[in-house]
Amino acid sequence: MAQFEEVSKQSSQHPKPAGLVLQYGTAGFRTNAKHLDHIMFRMGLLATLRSKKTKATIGVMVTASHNPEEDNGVKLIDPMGEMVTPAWEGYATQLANAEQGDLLTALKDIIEKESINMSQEANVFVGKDTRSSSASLSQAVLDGVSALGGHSKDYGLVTTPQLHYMVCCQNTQGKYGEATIEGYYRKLCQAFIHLSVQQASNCTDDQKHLSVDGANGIGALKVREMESHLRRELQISLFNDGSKGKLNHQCGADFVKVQQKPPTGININPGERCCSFDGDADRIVYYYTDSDGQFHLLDGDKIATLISTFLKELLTQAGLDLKIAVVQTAYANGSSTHYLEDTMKVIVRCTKTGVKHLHHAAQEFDIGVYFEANGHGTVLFSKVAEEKIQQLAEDPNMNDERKRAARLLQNTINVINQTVGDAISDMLLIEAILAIRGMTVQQWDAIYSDLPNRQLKVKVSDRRVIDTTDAERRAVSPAGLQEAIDTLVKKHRLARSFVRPSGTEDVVRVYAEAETQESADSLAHEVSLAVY
Ligand code: 16G
Ligand code: ZN
Repeated sequence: MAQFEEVSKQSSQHPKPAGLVLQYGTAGFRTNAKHLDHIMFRMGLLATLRSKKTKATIGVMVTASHNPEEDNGVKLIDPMGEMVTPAWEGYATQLANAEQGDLLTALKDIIEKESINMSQEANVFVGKDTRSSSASLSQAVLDGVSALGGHSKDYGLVTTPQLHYMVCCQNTQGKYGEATIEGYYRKLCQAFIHLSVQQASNCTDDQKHLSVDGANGIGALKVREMESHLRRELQISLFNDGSKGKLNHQCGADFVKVQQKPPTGININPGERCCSFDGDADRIVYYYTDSDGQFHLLDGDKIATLISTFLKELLTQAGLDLKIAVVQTAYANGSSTHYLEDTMKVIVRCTKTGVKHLHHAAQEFDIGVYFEANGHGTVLFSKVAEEKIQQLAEDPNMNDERKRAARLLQNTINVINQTVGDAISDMLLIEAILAIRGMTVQQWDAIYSDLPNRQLKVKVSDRRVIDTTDAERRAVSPAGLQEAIDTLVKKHRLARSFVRPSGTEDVVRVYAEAETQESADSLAHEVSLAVY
């Protein structure tokens, strides 16, 4: 077939280095950018097949998120804006690793297994982050799409969540919003402004001010683009905007969370609210320093608590009986889980690490708030929940308090990007909640106190010998490891610890928390010795 001849011809422009093996992991393919050209071309091919199969638009995002500038990566986005389904992650790995001469066989194998109708049209949306390698790598994706006769739309520089949003808008015929960057800003910012006018009357200009660390990446560019839509309801000082510093270098959400200190390149005055995005703006963490210069981090757990408390109060005020849950991972600080379960009385679920697991679990509730401690998360509303909220907001016979709460819920839905965690959308939601409640960052921080904790990585000869269960909270192999961890944990007060093989690096991760920092540190150290 002519189609396959074109694939053959074009793939010779994007040859695979013989013997190179890469795997589609938790966050897609991710490695040094110089190894990725053939992967990108092949992901263009695969996205085209996925589009034919689903009869819908598929997204391909070129980014390596919080990794160093030299790296790059690629992720596929399914029709509703969610991560590509697991079976196709497997195909991605097969296609990526087929040697140059076997590419067509590997391609035809997928077509056959999935009974793909090759005469079906295909549409692929492509986006990229600000890495210097992203331009040529996203061109390789576009080449792959055109080699199989698919149509593509190149969104150029966008955040990862913006591309997820575009794909969802396109496949819902605009019901979720308009599939343009302008449309995205308009929807989110309008909802934010509607929420902000509800703010406590004592909200000062100081409270409308926020310092943002853009990690020298795409998020910074997009915050600049968005600013005019905010009509000074939020006044942003942008740092690490990419004009001087290097992407993710000593800045960004991952740096701040792991190092537990402010990024370089930001002016931070005591008590002032700051936040950091990661390199593709799908993660956010907040922080401030107090008058003693001590640093306070408000991570994904604090964000989930703030949002779920706000939503639960609105549900009560609106008199709506909707089931709300918070989804966390094993990394969630024990204090947050206790607070949510015991004080807030909300359902808490724990899943394996990786956004797709949390997203999936959150879909089981009327309202599912999911956040990883590292700041990646969003809120999902079921169709039923959205309908009930809308009915109430529009009910002419309803009393004012219930209606006001329903309208706040409606605008909250609109400010949220439900397709995936989104630093910009999360930031607007958090800012709106703080304004409405007239709450300072210190008051937010004081909702509960984090247990001191420590994370370590351990290099082992083969991390796959560690197998876990119970959402990665217990090790089932190697034999004896869990018993050893249990014994060590018993030596510390309020302690908890687990180990898991990383899905993105060749290491085993160790997490420990305990009543004091010394105790958490020594427990993490002891457990890491038990892993050897
Ligand atoms: C990926 C995941 C992130 C997770 C991290 C864990 C997505 C989009 N990203 O970056 O959610 O926290 O992996 O990495 O799912 P690890 O397995 O190396 O600890
Ligand atoms: Zn990211």
